[in-house]
Amino acid sequence: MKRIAVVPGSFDPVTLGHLDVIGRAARLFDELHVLVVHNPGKTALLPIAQRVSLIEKSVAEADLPSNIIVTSWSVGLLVDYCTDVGASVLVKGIRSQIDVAYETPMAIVNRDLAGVETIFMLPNPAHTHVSSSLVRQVSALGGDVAPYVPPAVANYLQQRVE
Ligand code: COD
Repeated sequence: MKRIAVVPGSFDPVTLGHLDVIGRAARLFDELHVLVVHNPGKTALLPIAQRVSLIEKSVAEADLPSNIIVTSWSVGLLVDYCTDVGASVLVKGIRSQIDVAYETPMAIVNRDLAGVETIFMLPNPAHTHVSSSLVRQVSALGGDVAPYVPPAVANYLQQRVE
């Protein structure tokens, strides 16, 4: 049986921290779905389709494993997507105790709802200060986001502000 996992996120936009977790997770499973989900608690910058496209470009640029599928989900629970594609694991990147506190209740509820387990993955410490919201802020104020995002994202944001 194929071991399928899902890395969900807003990815608005995808950062080097996200990409690090995606690459590590892809090596642990037969198939890894990177799932762009709208987070109603956040004000979005990029349309969902643009986020998907930037992740696809970034995965290709970084030469990550070919078992990565990038897609989006807008209907219902996250675990409904997992059930639909036969995924039994969610992978979440953990930067700090704040992420643990935010993710733990969701992990328990997702296990209760559908038996989907959550794996907390520690990223490369070089990226633990990076977040999409920081990138959005630096970009909006005209700063250089290249240290925090894959080249495809840096180029896209650069063109967007020009
Ligand atoms: N390094 C490592 N990991 C990182 C980094 C970094 N620099 N930055 C972010 N991450 C991790 C985050 O901790 C998170 O695990 C993931 O990457 C995605 O981060 P974001 O910011 O892109 O996405 P979020 O936090 O807005 O997540 C959106 C979700 C929709 C995935 C989330 O809200 C969720 O799981 N919702 C569940 C919806 C649902 O079904 N609810 C009912 C049952 S709980």
